[in-house]
Amino acid sequence: RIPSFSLKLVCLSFAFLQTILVGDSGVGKTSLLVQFDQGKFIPGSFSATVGIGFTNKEVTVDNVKVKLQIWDTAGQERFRSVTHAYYRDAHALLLLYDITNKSSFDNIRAWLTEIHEYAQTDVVIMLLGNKADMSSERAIRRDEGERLAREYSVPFMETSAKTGVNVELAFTAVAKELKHRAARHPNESKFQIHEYIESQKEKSGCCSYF
Ligand SMILES: Nc1nc2c(ncn2[C@@H]2O[C@H](COP(=O)(O)OP(=O)(O)OP(=O)(O)O)[C@@H](O)[C@H]2O)c(=O)[nH]1
Ligand SMILES: [Mg+2]
Repeated sequence: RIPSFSLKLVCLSFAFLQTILVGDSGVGKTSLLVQFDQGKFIPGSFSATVGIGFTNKEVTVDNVKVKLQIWDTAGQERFRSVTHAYYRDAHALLLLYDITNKSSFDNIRAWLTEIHEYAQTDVVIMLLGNKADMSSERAIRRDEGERLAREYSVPFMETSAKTGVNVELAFTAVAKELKHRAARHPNESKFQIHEYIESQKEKSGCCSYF
């Protein structure tokens, strides 16, 4: 008899895990996805995403290939109803704010309320404070992000779509969490996403990004 957890693993290697990027317009969702997918940052004028689009990306976690289908949503209010329809199918949700933009941080609570309304209750949520490279224009301290994340019991890290800091980690941590959930044997200990992130996070020694 095939143990059910290995069946789930087989399914995992065929199915896409739906991950969705949300947050105010301009926080860097598209840039984060481009950095993760292509390893580059395209500076210049900001062009807001219209509607919604996706990128497929395969990541290897613990020797298992996990396919992520990453949905990049438009942060602008007028597209909100389009985005809501996609929450329901999401396995994971990356919620971004911009560390140089206070209102994008203040809106996180409203985003979380929406997420709890439209997404599945077991969706994996991660809070990301993006644009960590812009330390001279920082409006939100790192510990404010940490405190908010703790309040909602979600993992948190600061990222930079420009320098790439923690970008890969954000996606692989999510993939790892989803993979562990699917593959977990009843007696196996739970994967600790918080601990994993803490051990892997890049904390810059030189430039006090964090
Ligand atoms: N310095 C810096 N700039 C960034 C970073 N991420 C994004 N930007 C810039 O911020 C602006 C907005 O980035 P986008 O990725 O288009 O933002 P978005 O969240 O996709 O916005 P919407 O599509 O409207 O929801 C662009 O000019 C980017 O170049 C970052 O990590 N560092
Ligand atoms: Mg965008």
